[in-house]
Amino acid sequence: PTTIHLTDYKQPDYLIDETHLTFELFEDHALVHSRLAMRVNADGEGALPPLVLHGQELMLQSVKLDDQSLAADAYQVDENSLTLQPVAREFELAITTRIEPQNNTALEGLYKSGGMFCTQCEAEGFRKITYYLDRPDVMSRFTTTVMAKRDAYPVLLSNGNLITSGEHEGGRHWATWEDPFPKPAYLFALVAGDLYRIDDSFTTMSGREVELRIYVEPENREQCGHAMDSLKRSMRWDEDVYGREYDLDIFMIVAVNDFNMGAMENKGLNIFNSSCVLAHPDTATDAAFQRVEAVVAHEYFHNWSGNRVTCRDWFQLSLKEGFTVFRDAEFNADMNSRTVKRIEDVTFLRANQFAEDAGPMAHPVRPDSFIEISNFYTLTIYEKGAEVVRMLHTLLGAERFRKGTDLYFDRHDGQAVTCDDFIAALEDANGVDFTQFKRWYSQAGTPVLQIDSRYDAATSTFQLLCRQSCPATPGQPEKQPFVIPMRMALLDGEGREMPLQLAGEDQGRGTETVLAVTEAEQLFVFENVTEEPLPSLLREFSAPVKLVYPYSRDDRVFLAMHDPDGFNRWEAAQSLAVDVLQGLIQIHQAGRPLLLDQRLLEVHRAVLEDTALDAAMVAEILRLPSEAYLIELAEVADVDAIHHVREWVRRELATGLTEVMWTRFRQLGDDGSSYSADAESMARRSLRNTLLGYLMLTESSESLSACVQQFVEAGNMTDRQAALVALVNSPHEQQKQAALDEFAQRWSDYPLVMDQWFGIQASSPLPGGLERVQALMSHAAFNIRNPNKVRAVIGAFANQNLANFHRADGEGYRFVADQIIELNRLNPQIASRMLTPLTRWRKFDASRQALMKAELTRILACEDLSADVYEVVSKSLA
Ligand code: HT7
Ligand code: ZN
Repeated sequence: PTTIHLTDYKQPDYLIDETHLTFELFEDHALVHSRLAMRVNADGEGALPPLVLHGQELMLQSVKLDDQSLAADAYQVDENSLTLQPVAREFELAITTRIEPQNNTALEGLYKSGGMFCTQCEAEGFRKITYYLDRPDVMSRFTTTVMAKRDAYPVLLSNGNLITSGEHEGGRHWATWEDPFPKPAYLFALVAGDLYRIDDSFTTMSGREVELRIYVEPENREQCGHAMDSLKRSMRWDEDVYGREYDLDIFMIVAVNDFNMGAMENKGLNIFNSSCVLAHPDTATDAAFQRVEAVVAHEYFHNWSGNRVTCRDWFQLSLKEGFTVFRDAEFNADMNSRTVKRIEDVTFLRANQFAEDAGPMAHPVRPDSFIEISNFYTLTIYEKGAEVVRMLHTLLGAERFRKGTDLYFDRHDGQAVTCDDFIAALEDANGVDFTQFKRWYSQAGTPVLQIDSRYDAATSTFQLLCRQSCPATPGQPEKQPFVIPMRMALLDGEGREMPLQLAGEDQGRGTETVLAVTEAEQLFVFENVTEEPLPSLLREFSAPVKLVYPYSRDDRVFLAMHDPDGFNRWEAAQSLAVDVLQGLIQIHQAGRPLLLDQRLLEVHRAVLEDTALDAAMVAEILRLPSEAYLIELAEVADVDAIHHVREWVRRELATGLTEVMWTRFRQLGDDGSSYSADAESMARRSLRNTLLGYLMLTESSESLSACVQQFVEAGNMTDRQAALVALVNSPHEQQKQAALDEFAQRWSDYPLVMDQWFGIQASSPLPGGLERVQALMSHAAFNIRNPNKVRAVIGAFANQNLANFHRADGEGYRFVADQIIELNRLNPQIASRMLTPLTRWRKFDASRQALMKAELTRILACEDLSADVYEVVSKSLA
């Protein structure tokens, strides 16, 4: 496999002004006829370069240049390309290829999901449909005709607007779609199937009526209301916050069951994993409702950040993905609780993206090289990329950021651009210089921000000494200082924010400010500080860094109780829990008895008794740091000790707070048969179910009967599933089995509900996890060709069931490696994603390291390794 470098970028030799496609779809093959209006991408009269079109796994049927058939010796075909020599500066190229969508298990290009034809072209799937310049900087106007049997495929869709349709003889029909906006091939889409259509409409800010359509399998027609509502709210929000209006007359979403990721923003025809569209209270949890809202918004926002302004090359992927994740996060924060959303995102980032940044696949937000671009749809590109955009927003403020994005969209509408172009627009709109800031795009790794302080009562000054550093990452031994925006306040003995006056500045900074840390070592001196303050640092997690400040446990308790900033209250409680857990892990490793620091228990008690505090916040504070986060924080992670100690602390909290937990649990009440997906109701369910989980740890008959009752009587899937999780993780074998059987029987016709059933069991940390997962793989509802099932069983086992995956005998690793080898043959993208937990081998003890490396080596030795799997395995062993 070859490595592609950003520095090798060259403009395309040819452009495609118009793309006319005709698809003839059959059960055992498809014919794709393309007619491309092309021209050379250079002025003058020089010799014409050869035309090299991308193409993979295609059966070439014919090639015509300006209507003349080319003889086989007039072009060259290899595994990845078709090369020919144009003789005119402008010409029409017509190509017919034959493909087999029904045998496409990689789910890239044109494939079948159940009885439906659909496409996934990002990043490089279009080249599996026809020979083309499959690169994002080649933008073309597409007209697409789809032909298929009418009874099996009554719905024929593609991008843009429907122009004409008609009938053919023999029960076949056709439809022609035209997309007026030039687009790269990765945004092309086609769907043919027997689908039910849900209609709605939206009036844009300029008064245009847009038809909204969601297409699903007929049995799912009742499950689309939330997606449609989310879509309309997203459309309004993008108008209000970014001034961006939808541009076509129709916006379509199609739900498919077999999909490698969450969804795809194809122009005017978004294709979604059904798990990100369907939501009904009986079958979907609150988490699923939130995911639907987030993904619908994310894909919709791409219409501007991605489609109207797209990426020049795939190294710029975060230009659209980081920006769009930032936009969907802000949308969610505006629709729900801003603080809770931030807590959820920071929790996820620190447990997962920080681990990626510290591992063998670490790469900058704008990578320098890759072998397989599909491997770079990473947490760094998406989540860290969003943090980078958030920092720009923090540094500029909302108004100036909007001025910058207005200029970006206006300046680059219809273009394929770079991260530098995005920054330049923000700079030019505001007269600022982000040269140093741009290091966030080019340097990988998570910076450490070490802060020390000194209070001088005699001069009433408080000093903050900030030191930043960043660990080496593959290919980047040395790092230059970043620009780190650090939001902070100083708190007095009552927890009140104090006025901030920086030495050397005329104006005070109010009671909260953002310090720009730009040097490796930098001193900030606050004046007129009348008493020794406690700093509240990195509020809202204003930069994706590891903050180190010598807080005592008492300081953390104080901040957890008194910080006026909600995010930092949670952060203080979290870091107190981390400190307590880390201390206990050491004690456990030394073989000494465990004793819980009562300050943690008292913080939890106070939070539980504070009925004025948002219930979702209470739930977040009660949730202990995850095992994955504790592993990330450890130098050498002792998985068994981490699991044992964390479970022990959960039990201690449950025992010590049983009474107050029951009181709060009962106060919160259940939802009965009424369900609402509003933020307050979700918060109530979240806290109640967190408490149920704790109360089940007391192993009382009272908690068991409350749990069984909730499982049986729940009026929604959130409560039912929470009860099932608690039962599955309990020692009550009989009730557990009865609940699992009842659940499977009742929901056997609902694949997404069965995914939950699989996931709950695959992630249960009780002993015997591997055997349970092996049994699940033989269940009739399991199918290794369906990515959702793979994620629910193999993914849940390897990522969430750390105690079982990391079994000391290495059988957990062996099992996952076996599945990866099988998936490599069927679906390389999914195989590669399943590798992640094995690539983290450096985190563990010598014996586990050897076992994990042995499995990686076994995978590497397999014949016919895909580029996807090869890249991740070889880099992780390097
Ligand atoms: N932009 C979309 C990316 C995507 C994708 C990438 C590789 C393989 C399959 C894929 N499906 C969707 C999704 C998004 O970020 O909006
Ligand atoms: Zn995206």
